[in-house]
Amino acid sequence: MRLDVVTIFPEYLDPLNVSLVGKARARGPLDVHVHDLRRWTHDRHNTVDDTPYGGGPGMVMKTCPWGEAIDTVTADGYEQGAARPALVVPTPSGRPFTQETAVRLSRRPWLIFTPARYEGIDRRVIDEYGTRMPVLELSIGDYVLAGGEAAVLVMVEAVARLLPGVLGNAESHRDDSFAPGAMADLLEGPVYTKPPMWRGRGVPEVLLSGHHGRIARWRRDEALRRTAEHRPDLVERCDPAAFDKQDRAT
Ligand code: 6GU
Repeated sequence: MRLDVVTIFPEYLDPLNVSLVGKARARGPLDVHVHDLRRWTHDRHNTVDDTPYGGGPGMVMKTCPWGEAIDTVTADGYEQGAARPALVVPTPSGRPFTQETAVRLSRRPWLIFTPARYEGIDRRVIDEYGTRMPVLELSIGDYVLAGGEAAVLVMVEAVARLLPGVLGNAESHRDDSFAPGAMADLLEGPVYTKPPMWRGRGVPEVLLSGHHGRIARWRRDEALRRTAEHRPDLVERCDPAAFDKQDRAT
């Protein structure tokens, strides 16, 4: 998968060299290109923003640098053999970025991220590229960040770990909170490892029993308990028939 990120703070994306995403880059499944938007400015001050038409507070990012940037980045990508780019525009006014979004993005060959500072990008940029490629305006949650760069880090990490060969153990995202299946829409319950006793605290007996059916049932019940406590909205959405089916199987 090819990723391009155009930003006025390229160094904000340095964490993409670390940990899982860094390894995915080094090993090959991820090809990441970070670009400085100011490369596509032509005035002495490298201006990327201006005052909003209609007045109001804050600044709006200008059409021209973004247009040249996205044109150049797409041309370079095509030249290097990439195909079917999609534009991902991080914005608090976007559709929610969820695990389902991450799965859909992970199946795309090429994503171009355009994190904005200030009050966002002149609308005409999004409208223009919407005629040439899929454009996804995405928000990572109901709060406002100073810019989209941190949101890009979040989305890239969520997507990268779904790419084939990136996670050591392919099973490790099967039981993730929000992974599809019988535990769909449940949060993961507690986990334990050695030693069996720590500061007088033991490990739930069932986990030491070796009884896989009982362990699966216990984990499911703990997941339900945790979800009810932290995310009652998710309990509403889950399907009791899926649990009954799982219970009959164990
Ligand atoms: Cl994607 N960008 C900004 N600036 N703030 C956000 C966001 C994105 N998602 C939630 N808040």
